[in-house]
Amino acid sequence: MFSKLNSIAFTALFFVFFWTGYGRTAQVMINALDLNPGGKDSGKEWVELYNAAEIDMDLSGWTLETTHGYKVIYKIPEGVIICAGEYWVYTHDRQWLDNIDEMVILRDAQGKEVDRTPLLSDERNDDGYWRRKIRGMDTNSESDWEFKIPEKIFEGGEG
Ligand SMILES: [Ca+2]
Ligand SMILES: [Ca+2]
Ligand SMILES: [Ca+2]
Repeated sequence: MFSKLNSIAFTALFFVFFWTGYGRTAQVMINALDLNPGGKDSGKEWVELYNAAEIDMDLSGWTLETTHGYKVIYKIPEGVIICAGEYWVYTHDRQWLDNIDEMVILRDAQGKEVDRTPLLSDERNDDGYWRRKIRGMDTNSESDWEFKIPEKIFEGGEG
């Protein structure tokens, strides 16, 4: 009887450690990105990260990796900290996000994958961009994402 209870306790402990460990790596995520900003894309395409953890996270040596066409791996410099509940936006100095079927992967300093976007396309040559529908909501599903159309389109009407 005692050993059975013991093994239940160990199983429970294992799950507590597993879930807190898992949660910790999953709590910085790609939150939004514009594959196709208005006009020429070079130097204007951006990716926004969000830290959903309750602790500040050190992003030194983490990477953002594009996967379509001309691929870029950007290494986040030493000393970049993303505070709990805060955002960090990176705009590359040249073209790096393709407008069609792009996917961006975020890895930690050990190269372990932390997050990836779905395959995304942005054929609107304007401020419209992809973002998570609910901040911090990451179910590893395409349904987490929506395309945000800029407000001015609604005001002025289409065309
Ligand atoms: Ca563009
Ligand atoms: Ca756009
Ligand atoms: Ca682009």
